[in-house]
Amino acid sequence: MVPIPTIPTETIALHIKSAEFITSAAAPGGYPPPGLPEIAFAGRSNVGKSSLINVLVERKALVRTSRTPGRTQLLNFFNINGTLTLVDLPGYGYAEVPVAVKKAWGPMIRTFLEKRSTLRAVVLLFDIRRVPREEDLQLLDWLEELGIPTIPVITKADKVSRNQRAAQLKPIAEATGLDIADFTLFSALKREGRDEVWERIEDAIAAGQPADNAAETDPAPPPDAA
Ligand SMILES: Nc1nc2c(ncn2[C@@H]2O[C@H](COP(=O)(O)OP(=O)(O)O)[C@@H](O)[C@H]2O)c(=O)[nH]1
Ligand SMILES: [Mg+2]
Repeated sequence: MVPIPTIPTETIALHIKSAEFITSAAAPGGYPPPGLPEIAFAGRSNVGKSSLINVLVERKALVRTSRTPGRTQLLNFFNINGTLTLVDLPGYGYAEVPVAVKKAWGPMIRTFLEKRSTLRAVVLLFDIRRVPREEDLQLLDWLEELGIPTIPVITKADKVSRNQRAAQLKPIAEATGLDIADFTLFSALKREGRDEVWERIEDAIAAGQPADNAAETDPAPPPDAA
């Protein structure tokens, strides 16, 4: 008998069978019940977040790309293959957003990062032509403080020539304190970097998974005799 071929675990996410919108929420009461491992996407308005997610899940418009940035002020949850949740976080930094909306952004994101137990990593996007600003650095600080694995991605790589790339990356690396090598270069237009982003997402999920036998081999220490 011919054996049924099996898909190696590490490439399952590359085979997108289904991608479905679950819900939008502003606060924990509206999040879907925790269950599946979750990866969130964050970045300045217009950085290319929706485009990145659409390329990852091979859908033209699962997530709406926008000509009026700054309007999405909710967290949007998507179920991928029934095995993974992607969360599109509200963008920031768009000048024409009302002050009240701007003020709500910080607590909304911070609360999600603090409370969401199933969150495995945040993909943080930077436009190759822009120097990171206050909100980008604030977000990086929170991720470090909370110990949330961060996957830095440079978007719109097609907007500069290959030999301009290093020069464009230098100020971004300097402002964030990250190494140039930490960034994955991505282009939604060319689909460049798609597989690398998926690999990093899968690594983060694998790293966050407790070992199957963790409870047996690593029992909780007895309480201190005090
Ligand atoms: N050339 C180029 N344009 C892009 C790329 N990614 C996004 N864009 C464009 O940038 C604009 C904002 O993209 P969108 O995904 O809506 O950004 P978001 O606000 O971060 O979700 C749109 O006009 C996109 O077509 C890319 O990789 N290359
Ligand atoms: Mg968007």
